[in-house]
Amino acid sequence: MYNSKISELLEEIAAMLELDMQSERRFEVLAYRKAAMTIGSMQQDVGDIYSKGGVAALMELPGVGKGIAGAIKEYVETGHMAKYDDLKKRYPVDFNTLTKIPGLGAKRVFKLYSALKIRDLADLKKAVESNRIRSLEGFGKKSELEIAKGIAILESGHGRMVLGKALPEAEAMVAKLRESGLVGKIAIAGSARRMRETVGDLDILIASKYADKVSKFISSMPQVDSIVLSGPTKTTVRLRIGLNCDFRIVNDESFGAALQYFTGNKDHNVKVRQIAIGLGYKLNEYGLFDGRKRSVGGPEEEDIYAKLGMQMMDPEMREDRGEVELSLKHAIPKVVQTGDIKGDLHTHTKATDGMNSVLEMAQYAKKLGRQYIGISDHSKSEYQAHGLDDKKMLKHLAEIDRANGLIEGIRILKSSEIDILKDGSLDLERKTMEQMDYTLCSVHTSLNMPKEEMTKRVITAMESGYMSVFAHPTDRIINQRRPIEMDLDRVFQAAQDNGVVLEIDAYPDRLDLNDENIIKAMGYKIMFSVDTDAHRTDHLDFMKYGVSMAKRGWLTAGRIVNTMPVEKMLAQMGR
Ligand code: DGT
Ligand code: CA
Ligand code: CA
Ligand code: ZN
Repeated sequence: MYNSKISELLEEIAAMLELDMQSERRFEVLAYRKAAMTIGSMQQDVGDIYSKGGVAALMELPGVGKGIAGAIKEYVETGHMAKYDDLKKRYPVDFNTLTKIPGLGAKRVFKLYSALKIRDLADLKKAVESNRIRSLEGFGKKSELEIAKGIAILESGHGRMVLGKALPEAEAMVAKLRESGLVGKIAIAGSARRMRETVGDLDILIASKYADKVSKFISSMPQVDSIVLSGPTKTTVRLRIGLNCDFRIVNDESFGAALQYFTGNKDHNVKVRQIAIGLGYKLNEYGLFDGRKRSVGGPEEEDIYAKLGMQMMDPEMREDRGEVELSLKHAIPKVVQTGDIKGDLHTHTKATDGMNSVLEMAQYAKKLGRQYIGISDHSKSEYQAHGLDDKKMLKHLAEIDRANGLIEGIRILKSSEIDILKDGSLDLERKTMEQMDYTLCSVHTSLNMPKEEMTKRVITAMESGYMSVFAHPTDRIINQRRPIEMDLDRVFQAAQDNGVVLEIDAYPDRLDLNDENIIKAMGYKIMFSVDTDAHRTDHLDFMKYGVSMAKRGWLTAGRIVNTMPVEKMLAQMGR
């Protein structure tokens, strides 16, 4: 899987080109950035695209012209990108990490390098600690404090990778191993199987009689950078994306027991093992054994739970949050499944910062079996995303109506992701919002407001009567941006009082609300929606991340509005 690495290189080239400040290069910068975005969030591997269709196939990707296609080819074939290496000699700075800090773009990062020789996060940290940034022109004390906060967030996520980046790598490796013909059963285990929002490492479980050959095959896969440890039943590798992966090779007869064991989490396992002991059994990664050491379960995970008198639950629920106790009573709630989802309420198009047309989005959604798709492009205050003012929004809504007339089998709904302004008012006129099927509202600016003010801002918006869905409620970005400060209990109460739906945004670095907040919100009479926030057709596939987050919060389909048919869903939202 080359996508993440190549996307990072292209992004960094864009940052370095931008510093050259030659106007004729603006387009090049934009092209590199667009290509980086395309490749970074693509499901298909760019290496496969190249090996199957050559440079011509690469050039069909949005933003990829001849030059970028050549650079990708070069990297896939040689592991180097000359353009990157050349620029890097002139700008020896870790742009990708440093620009993750809020308030630091490529130019400001370069300024820090020219003035203070800051090349990486460690240098930046030292400069902050010795208060050298505050005296720099264009920075000041406030921005030094902001940077300090940004560093702390980056470091708290240290070593854990966003699931949406790690899981496609694991899936690609599983597919390669399957093709190899060397393995029988194979499964992703660990936190990736439990669909935690971030993973510390990947775990892949393999049943095979050819452990030696499997180990060799693993070390030859293109995703693998180096071998950390290699033993007869376990191989640990470092992946190119900067994450470790544990491969465990077991016998067919132990596969189910091993899958149960290595899925975890640890606390869940400890309790399950206690139950086994209580019944006179012994449970480990090789199987479930009775008093005479005879195996009574091992090949299938289901059998392990069944023999222990437990109801099996989805891996997402195995976090020792009460599921073990409920499973003994066979009272595990029937949590939502991906197949329950009938529509998507949060998507963007070319009209603002998306990359596809309304019709293209709808066609793709239809292919996924969705019955409806809400188009929710940004309102005017989101000027970075080319947000629409009232006049343009009305034209866009008419455009959506037209597209709706051109497609059968899926309904396209009119909406907008409307900014909640500082004072809690909404960014569009009421008569514009009244033309929509429903509205989606979210906070995008002044994220650092004190808690009380932010709480009032959101509640004021909810009380306007014009908010159907509160989108990505806490506004956090995993490993990059902290949640906004607000009194969640008061906000959830206001959502209940005003019939506002809370979103679970499925975009992999948002996943907002997260499991803990879903559990908290479930205590109120609130409905939820699970939406992709797609900015491109294939982002509509992100739904599984949102559904898993809902499962982690134990949500049932009945509490999720977009499991309902369109008319019922709209009625539920008071439309
Ligand atoms: P991560 O990698 O930090 O995102 O989280 P996990 O859950 O994938 O943890 P990992 O990779 O250390 O181990 C995978 C699973 O193996 C874990 O969820 C449960 C099981 N496991 C690991 N160590 C132990 C242990 O000492 N006792 C028990 N009962 N299970 C363990
Ligand atoms: Ca793991
Ligand atoms: Ca592990
Ligand atoms: Zn959005």
